[in-house]
This record gives sequence, C-alpha cells and structure tokens, in this order.
Amino acid sequence: MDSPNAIATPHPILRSDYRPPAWLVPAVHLEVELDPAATRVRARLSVEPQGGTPGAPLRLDGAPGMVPERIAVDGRPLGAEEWRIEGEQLVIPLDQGAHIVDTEVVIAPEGNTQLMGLYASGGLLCTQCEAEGFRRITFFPDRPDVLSRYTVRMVADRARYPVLLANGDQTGTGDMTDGRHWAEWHDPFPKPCYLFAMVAGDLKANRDRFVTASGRSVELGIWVREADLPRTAHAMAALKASMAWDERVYGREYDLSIFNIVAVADFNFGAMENKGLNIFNSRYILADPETATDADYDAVAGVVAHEYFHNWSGNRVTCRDWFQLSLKEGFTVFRDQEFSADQGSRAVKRIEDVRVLRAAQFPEDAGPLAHPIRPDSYLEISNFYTATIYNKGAEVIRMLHTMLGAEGFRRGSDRYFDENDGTAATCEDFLRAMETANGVDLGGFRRWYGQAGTPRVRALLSHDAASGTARLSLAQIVPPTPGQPDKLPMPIPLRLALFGAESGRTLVPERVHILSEAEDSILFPAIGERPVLSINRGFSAPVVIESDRSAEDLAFLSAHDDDPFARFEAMQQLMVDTLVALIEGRPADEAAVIEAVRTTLADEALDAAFVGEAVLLPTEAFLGDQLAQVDPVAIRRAREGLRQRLGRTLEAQWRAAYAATAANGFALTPVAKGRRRLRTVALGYIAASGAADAAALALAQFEAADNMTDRYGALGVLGSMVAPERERALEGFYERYRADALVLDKWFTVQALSTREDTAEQVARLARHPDFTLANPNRLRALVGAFAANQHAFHAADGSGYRFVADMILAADPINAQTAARLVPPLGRWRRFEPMRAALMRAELERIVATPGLSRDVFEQASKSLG
Ligand code: 0A1
Ligand code: ZN
Repeated sequence: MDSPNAIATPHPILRSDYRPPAWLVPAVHLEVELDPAATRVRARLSVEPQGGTPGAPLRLDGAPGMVPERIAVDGRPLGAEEWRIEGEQLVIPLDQGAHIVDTEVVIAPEGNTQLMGLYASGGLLCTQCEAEGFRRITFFPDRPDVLSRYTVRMVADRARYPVLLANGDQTGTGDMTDGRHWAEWHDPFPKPCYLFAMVAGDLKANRDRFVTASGRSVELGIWVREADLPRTAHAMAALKASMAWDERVYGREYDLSIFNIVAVADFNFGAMENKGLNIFNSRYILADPETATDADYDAVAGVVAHEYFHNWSGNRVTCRDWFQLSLKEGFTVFRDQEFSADQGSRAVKRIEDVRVLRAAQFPEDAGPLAHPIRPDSYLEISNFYTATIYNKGAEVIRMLHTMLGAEGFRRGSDRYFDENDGTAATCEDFLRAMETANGVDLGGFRRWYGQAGTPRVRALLSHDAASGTARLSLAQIVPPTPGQPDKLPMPIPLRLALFGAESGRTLVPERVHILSEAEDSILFPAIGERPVLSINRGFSAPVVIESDRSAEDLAFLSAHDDDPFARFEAMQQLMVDTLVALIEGRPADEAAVIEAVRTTLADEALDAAFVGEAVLLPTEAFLGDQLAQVDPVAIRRAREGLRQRLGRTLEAQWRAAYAATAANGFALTPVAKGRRRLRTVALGYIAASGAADAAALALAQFEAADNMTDRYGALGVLGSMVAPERERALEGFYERYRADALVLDKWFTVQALSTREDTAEQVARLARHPDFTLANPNRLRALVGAFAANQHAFHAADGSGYRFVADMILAADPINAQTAARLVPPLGRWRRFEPMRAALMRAELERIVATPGLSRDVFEQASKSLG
C-alpha cells in the first residue's frame, strides 16, 4: 500500500522558526506528459538567491520515495555526487547567483488515493496542491512565500483527455502524431505552488461571460461530465453574482480573461481556489431541484463565492507561512458569509453561521485540539483546516468590521490589498492596514489571534426603581486551553439594548460596548421601568453569554426583540435552560417554552424561514456542551420528551403550519425556501407528537415531492421512526438515486443520523454495503462522520460506537490520511463524559496511536486528543 503519509519522526513545525527562503523561484516551466500509471514531469526552475543565508544549498521538497530521474543545472546534467536526498528534500549545492535547475520525475496518479498532488478521479486527472501537494508532483520549495510565474505544457492522449486545463491563459494547443495532443497555459500572476492546478479529462463546459466594472470581458467555464451540465446553472449564477458583489462591496475586479471551475467526485475538502482554475468537490457545484436540497443550493452558492473571493483574499495577497492560514480563510469566510447574507435573509444566514460555529468550533476550542486562529505549532498542516481557523477566524474579522464600521473596514481592506498585492503577507500586515487606515490602535485585539478558548462573558443587569437607573455588570473569563494556562482579557464588542418589561418599549437603543477589561460596568440613567437585557445581538462576538435572565424575560425577548437574531437567541436560551433543568432533574418551565413557540408560530410578521429556525430545539450535542458532564441518555430522553409535548400541545398549530406551507410548483425564492423549511419542521413535530397518521403523512410528502428538500425532509423524519413507511421510503430513495453518488450520500447520512435505537447496528451494516467505500471522502463522511455526530448512537454505553469509528479511521488512514484524521476529534471529547465512556474512548485513541505505520495526520490528532 502506498502510504506517503506514514510518519518517520514527527517533529513539530514552529511559527517562531520562520525564516525567509534562501532561494526564490521567479519562473517555473513544467512539461507534464500525463498518464494515469506513469506521468512524466519535467520542471525547469529559474532560481535566484535571496539575501540572508548566503551559501545555503537549494532545498526542494519532494515526496517519500520520489527520485529524480535527471537533474541539470544551467543545462549541465549533475552527477550523483552533486546532489543528495535528505529526508524528503532534494538538496543541490549551488553557487550564488541565478541558475536554471531542471528535474525530471515520474509519478503515478492512479495509485494516489490520498488525493493530494496529481490524482485520478472518475476518469479525470486533476491536482490538489494546498497545503503541501505540489511536492508530490515535482521537486519544489513547497512553501507559500515562494511566488513564481508558471508556464505549463500538458501532453495527453486526445481521446481520453480531450480537455486540458491549467491556471491563467491558454497560450497554445496542438496535436502530436501519436494520438496525443498538448496545451500550453501561462499564468502571468506570481503565485505560490499551492495555487497551481491542472486538469485533464473528458469534460464539457457550461460557458458564460462576465464583463468587469472596468469593461474587461471574462470567459467563464464550469467543467463537468456531460450528463451533469444541466446541474451547473446555479453555480454559474452564483459565480457571476460573486464577481459583481466583490466589485461593489470591496472594489475588487477579476484579473484574468478566463475563470474556470472543474467539479470532481473525489475531493478531500470543499473546493480549492487555484488561480483561474478552481477545483471543486462536485457536491458544491451540482444542483437541481431533483437532487439538491435548499441547503445544498445555498452551500453551492456559498462555496462558489468563497473560492472566487480567494482570488483577492488568498491569491493576489497570499500567506507568508501556514501559521497565517486564517489571514486568507477567516477573511474569506467572512466575505462569503456577507455575500450570502446579501443574497437572502440576513437573519437566517446569521443563525445558520452561529449554529455551525457552536456545533463545530466551540467544542474544538474547549477540547484537547484547541488552538488559536494563528497557531504556534503543528505536526501536519492539513489538520489545521479547522473550524477555528475558518469560522472563528471569520468571527474575528467580523468583530473588526463591527468596531470599525463598514466604511472604516473598507478603508482598511483597501489599504491591505494595496500594500500587500503580489506578496505573501501575515495576519499582522492585515491588522496594521486596518490600524493605519483608521488611525486606531488594535493592540489588545491582537490577543484574539494568539489566545485559544471561547471567552465566557457574565452579564448581570440590575435595576434600581427608586433612582431610575440600571447597571449592567460585565465580566469576562478566557478559559485555559492546552499550552495556554493563563489568559489575558480580550476586547469583546457587545451589541446591546434594553427593553421595558412592561411597556415593551426600547429603553436603550442598540449600541456597541467594547468590554476590554476583565470586569466592567455600564450605568444607564432614566430607566423608569424594569429593563430586559438584549446582549450580543447579531452575535457580535464569538463568546458564551452567561446571564440570569428569567424564562419570562427570555420569552419576552423571543417575542419582542427588534433584532431577529436576538429573538432566536432568546428562544434558544429559554429552551436550553428548560432542557438542562429537565436533564438535571430540576424544576423546569416547560410551559414557557411551549407558549414561546406558540407565539412565534402565530406571529404573522415573521417569515417562515425564521420561524422554522426559531422553533427547533437545540441539538443533543449542543445540550451536552452546556453540561458539566455529558449524559447522552438523559439528554435524549429530556429532549425527545419536550419535543413530544411540543408536538402534542401545539398539534393543531403544527398541522396548520404544515397545511399553510404546502407548495404548488417549485421555486427557489427565499419565500418558497422558507416555507419548505417550516413545512418539514412542522412535519417533524407532528411525528414527535406520536400522531397515528404521522408516518403516512411523511410518506405522502416523500412520494408527492417535486424537489429534494421536501423529499429528503420527509425521509429525515421517517428515518427516525419505527414504521413500515420508513423502509418503503428508504428503499424507494435508494432505487431512485443509486446511480447518483451525491444523493446516495444522503441515503447513508439519514440512516446514520437516525434517533432509532438500532442505529449503530444499521450503520455497521451500511459500512458493509456494496455502495460504501473508504476511498471517496464524501461517502466516508456521509456515513462515519454523520454517525460520530449522532451523540446518542456514537456514545452507546458499551463503546461499540467508538470501536466502529476507530476501526473506520484505521481502515481509511492508509488510503486517505487527511479524511481519516478528520474523524478523530469526536473521540477526543472523552474528558466531557463519565468515567466509563471516557475510558472506552481513550482506549480507542490509544489503540489508534499504537498502530504501526500511522499517518502523521491521524497520529497528531489522536495523540493530542489523549494528552
Ligand atoms: N483553501 C481551500 C480549502 C482546501 C484546503 C486543503 C485542501 O486539500 C485537500 C483542499 C481545499 C478553501 O478554503 O476552500
Ligand atoms: Zn478558503
């Protein structure tokens, strides 16, 4: 088995060790003779020394087992004594001065199951170079601060690979006499090698055109298998909308005359922003009503925008080293979030983004893998494409936006782009541009980059009726995280407002208060009635708010706050407080929850999408995060109990909402999407009520659906039921979509997420299903990733869930280490569980770490999880 990820001696890479490169590579010429079994890569590097370490040899990164078949310097072939391999590097002593270095290697894309470097996917050959994949294609200084102009000549069999794409502009094509053809591409923009890409295959394009603000015409192409062409319209519309948005909001135009996107079925992450040639996991390109849910449509638009926005935040200005990853990722996620908010409902988008942050990032920040958005060390950089770098990174940028205002932020981003264009920058460069453009000092704010952990803010409001004043006492604590026992307070921008409990009036309109110290208080004069606190409105800071607001006040806010996000938050907090009390066997105000849900359902001023979000109970996992020790069984029982009572008590309202949201013909408007959302939420509550007709109702929705949202929504409800309708729907779904990998992923996921008691056995059975494969990252995540997110099933008291996931990690590791490593963190949460479960989880982590030949990726995640 090829296991290029197997560790020799893992040694951490430290941020403090950064040194500028001794050699630069201003130009690269590649000649690639593509062949799945043996691809020949000839690289010609123009190298020149950079002051600092005179006399240092040229060091080119390679991959395990990669040997140069030929090396020449300035046209002269080198003898074996004139170069050496050190670890995975090719070391060539060179005189000072510029040189031309030629190397030649042969690689085998069809055996590349890691999906890094050049690999085969469904008959295509494609590349993935971020973070360190280029070294698997050719010997090269594989670091983001080496920027080069690339010219690549691709040669391939014309029948098998009629389309040959790379970065930049196509500068020539031609036929050879042996059935092969060639294409040459040149990218005029200097870039790090992680942005290099090429694709060869039998692809067809959805072509379009975009005219930039300054009048340049850009040819757009979305390349897919011919049969998938009809599913590319949404991605194309999103691409054009993104291009226009970046011009309008950031003043950033596209800079090449071609922008291509290719969809591939086997891809480790979501997509990749290679200059002028984005490569996508097909799940973030393909969408039509038959196969994609509304959430899928939104994800397609969001990821298309994200990758497009990287053209400036990532490509024109790139990262100096991988510790600066959040410089491009946090900023770009913030940009894509704002783009999506502008396209649809801002409030619902914010709710979704905060849900993701709380589900993925807060637990990371509270566990053994916690790291700051600018980490200090890593073993394997692929493990740092995390919710912290991406989502918390975006929240940090959002706080800057809140503090500087939209105009100030824009002044800062203009300055950042102007000052750093064409260079490899740091987070510090970004902050400095924001400071100088606005004449402010962001001194203390820098702690957000260096300190891990989710701050907890205690917010207590008191009212003195006699003097007519209110006082808000604020205190922050940044919890200790691995390697960071002591923390300093961080500036936390809190949007807040006060409402009158009796009158419902706004007593203090929204303002931003920056909590910079450990403790602080605000005095509000002229407060004649009891005030209710609305705080962290719009989720202005990625913190946990601890307040003593009563169920009554939360219910009041959920009905009256003028910030829709704050209404949602108040409802969630009310639900959390109630459920935590139920779980802990304390008196709980269930009636307040039921009445708040009833009020929200009845509020005709609210749009259906918002209602659908607001009435959902917090997830079992989120409830677990609120408890000192997670008890999956008690959480399941309490939550399902409340769901049932909500279902029963409000059955008439759920049925009315269900009837009122019936569609007549598919539309992708925000209103239609909101109605579909609420419809399935209502169906879920009808089922939770135990109504005798629930399964039949769900099956009817499943069968009558003219779109995947309704069909999959019904299947999700049925998936947790014990009823013959469930089996009918699952079988029907399988038969209808068995040939469509992306939809079949949903079939696996829906079963892995089921709340049924037999979910673990079903999932183990599905892992033996002929359509299951460890080789496709989407499929692996669809089954195993989803199962590990199913708290009750994964945490079965006998440890069977842990064993299953660990077995899957070990089986997947030699095939695809990156994807295997991403399945480790759920096991790393062992400290949050009672001793029996914790011991079982630890035992699986220990078994993983003790396995010979483990990849660096899995080793890092598992060993740190034990620590
Ligand atoms: N820069 C990409 C994410 C990405 C990272 C690594 C990959 O390697 C398998 C692929 C994609 C983004 O932010 O979209
Ligand atoms: Zn990105």
